[in-house]
Amino acid sequence: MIATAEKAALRFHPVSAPDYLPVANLQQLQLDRLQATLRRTYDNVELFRKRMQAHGVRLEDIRTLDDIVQLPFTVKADLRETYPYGLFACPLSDIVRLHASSGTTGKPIVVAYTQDDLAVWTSVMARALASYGVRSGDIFQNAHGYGLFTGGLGFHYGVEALGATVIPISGGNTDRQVMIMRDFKVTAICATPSYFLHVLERAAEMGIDVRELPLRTGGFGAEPWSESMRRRIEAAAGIKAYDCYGLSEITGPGVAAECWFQRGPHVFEDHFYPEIIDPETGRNVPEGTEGELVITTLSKQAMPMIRYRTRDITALITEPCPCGRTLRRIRRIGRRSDDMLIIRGVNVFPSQIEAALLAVEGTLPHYQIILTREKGLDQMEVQVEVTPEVFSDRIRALVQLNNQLMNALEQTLGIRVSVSLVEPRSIQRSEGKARRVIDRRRLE
Ligand code: DLL
Repeated sequence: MIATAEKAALRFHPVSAPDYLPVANLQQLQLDRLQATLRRTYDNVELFRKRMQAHGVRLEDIRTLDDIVQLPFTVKADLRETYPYGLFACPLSDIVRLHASSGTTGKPIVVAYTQDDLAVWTSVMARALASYGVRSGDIFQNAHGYGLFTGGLGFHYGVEALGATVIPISGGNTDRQVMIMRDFKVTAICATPSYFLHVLERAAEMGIDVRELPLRTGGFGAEPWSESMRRRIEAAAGIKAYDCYGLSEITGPGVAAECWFQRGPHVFEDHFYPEIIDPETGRNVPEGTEGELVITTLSKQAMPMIRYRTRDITALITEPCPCGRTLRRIRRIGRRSDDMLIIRGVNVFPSQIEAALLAVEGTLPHYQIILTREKGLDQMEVQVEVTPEVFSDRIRALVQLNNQLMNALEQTLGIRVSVSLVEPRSIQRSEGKARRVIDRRRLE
């Protein structure tokens, strides 16, 4: 399967032409589009105009791409405070689609698209799919939720634009996912990595070996997933599993996508201009340094975003990719600046826990982090499922694995946390983004 996957992924597809623009042309295009976006946003969005004025920056000051650092940031709270329509840069009559993201707290954020915005979104999704090796003739199972979430419709239109066949099954109904994957001879798929793992697990329970099906490629994202998670998915499904990055505020999926070489997603820079800043100081960091990803949309009409702080932590990779794309890459996103947990004074990210757990044999890629507070002290319990073989082992073997995991976590996190080995299938499966952290701490 991988040999066919390789051939498909490396064969040039015409939709990918903009991925290979000479850098000088790309930068000229970015500057032209940036200036047009700024003009449009300044003229139509009060919040942006006032903020520019307060910052003492004029549109004429932005003469080169590097001048972008003079512009003020946009943050998620701006979308909440102007809910629902306050950041639109065009009349409502030009808007043809709305999506919303619930977030974890407070009001949802609303995002809007004109006809042109949808065309751009579709084109970047087609480019993402082309780089995953999807082609006309592929049967594509779209297991992302359809609805206000951007995953379902984002992939849907990309697959159609590429001329492949989309099955709009959406998330959930896992037995049917497995049946359709087998009966419709599905060759390509998208889902959140955690949901796809669940599909694989159901397939095994139904006596179906996905490695023997025609499935050969998949685009996964909408939540962090580690390299070890990728390796487990690829081995269990016999496919290539590519990263797909995006966020509703910028467009949805299709902001960046990996190519055959899987060395971090290429940013579709002709539409989304990336920067990395130090989240504390707000200053741009030298290239290659880790920090918070900031994105400016270069062609959005309905709701342009100027220097939007994504909260996603990554680094920009400028080193050329063997695929020949001139688009810069980002390191795969393992964490957000706001998903940091502070346990007994130590900073902990769920992604570190995933990496430590999955490096140990006998664990399954299903885990959950439970936070409680006892006598004012934070406690963290990591529950992880273990394989049926391990689970039916003798107590001694279980104790040994438990200790091994506690030590692995202590080495990674720098604090000792408790580990519970739980039966396969005992942690709740999600149909979309996995909920890794259950916070039972009461505010004291
Ligand atoms: O999750 C868009 C999407 C759909 C991307 C399907 C990929 C596939 P939101 O619901 O607005 O949009 O959530 C965006 O999810 O800021 C990241 O924190 C996280 N995220 C998205 N893709 C990845 C990824 C969609 N590949 C937020 N790796 C983002 C890690 C990701 N985190």
